[in-house]
Amino acid sequence: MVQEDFSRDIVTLTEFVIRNQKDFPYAKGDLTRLLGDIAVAAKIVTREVRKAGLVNILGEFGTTNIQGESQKKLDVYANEQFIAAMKHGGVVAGVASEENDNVVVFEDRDCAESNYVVCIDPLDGSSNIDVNVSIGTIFSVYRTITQKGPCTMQDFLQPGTEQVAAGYIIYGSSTMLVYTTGHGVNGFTLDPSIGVFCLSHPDLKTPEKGQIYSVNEGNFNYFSKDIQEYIHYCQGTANDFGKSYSCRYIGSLVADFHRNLIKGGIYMYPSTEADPKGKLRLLYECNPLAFIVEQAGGKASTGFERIMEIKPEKLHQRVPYFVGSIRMVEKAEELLRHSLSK
Ligand code: P6P
Repeated sequence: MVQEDFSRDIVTLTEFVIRNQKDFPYAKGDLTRLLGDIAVAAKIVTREVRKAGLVNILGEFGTTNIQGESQKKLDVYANEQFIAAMKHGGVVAGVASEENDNVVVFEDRDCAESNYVVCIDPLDGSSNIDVNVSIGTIFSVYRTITQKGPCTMQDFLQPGTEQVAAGYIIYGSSTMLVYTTGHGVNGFTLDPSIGVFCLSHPDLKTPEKGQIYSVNEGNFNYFSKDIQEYIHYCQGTANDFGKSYSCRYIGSLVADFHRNLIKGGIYMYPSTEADPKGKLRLLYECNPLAFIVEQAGGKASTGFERIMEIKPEKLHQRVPYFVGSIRMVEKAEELLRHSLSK
């Protein structure tokens, strides 16, 4: 009797998380549930993003978020979907979102007794929605430190080193979910024909160096001399590549980060005169991507200190951001620190 081979080469996100549950030494099944909830919301957002040009989901919602940024309809929709998914999942006590001025505390009993909080940028790069450019979702998971009752602000203002999981979803030529629990980085691509995230990028590692630099060169005249010097280093022939790097800047952090993670490169959003703390937010943009890039062998800093060691003081706190291939971030740090020693 020939034994039929029922094995298949597809590993789904759920199967992978269950197989690696040991990497998440907290309540059994919590991470599976949490990531599953995020994956469902990601599929719903994918459905709307994929038809954004065809239905009345484009354009302004007529409100602005705490950042003073106009909220586009898909921003608000994505925020609602991710918050609802985590509220109904029952393993999250509350959410800090770029789109909400204050934390969203889930009052029902299951959530109030749950062990995790999530920081999220539900739809980063939303200015690109109307022009069909890749956008993304970024999330960070912490264990609550509040002992009893509903979560509080202190549960969200933990340094990035306390993250128990982090990830992003990129709504690009395909929808991908990339996450880490501190035991490496794995990428899953949504197969729309079966509606399942399938392991496509196991044990992702980022090259130690690359030839791509990502920065908004329109701000060049507002950067410090050291940043201008680093950009000239990228453009010149004295760098480790012997010729100019390529400048690739989509204006969508997740898209730039994901390309650089795979190909090697550095993404920079330094401080400028207008934004002395930079533009990107520590809790739900910089920390989660810092966790991922460090797990993939890269580096994330303000130019002077490790992003994940910063003790947050405010929910929507901004920090200068250098993230990507370790040798490239170190070179930028070297020039920034050198100027300090002058
Ligand atoms: P600028 C989008 O608003 C975002 O937060 C990132 O996704 C992106 O990299 C950056 O801001 C773009 O900012 O000032 O270059 O347009």
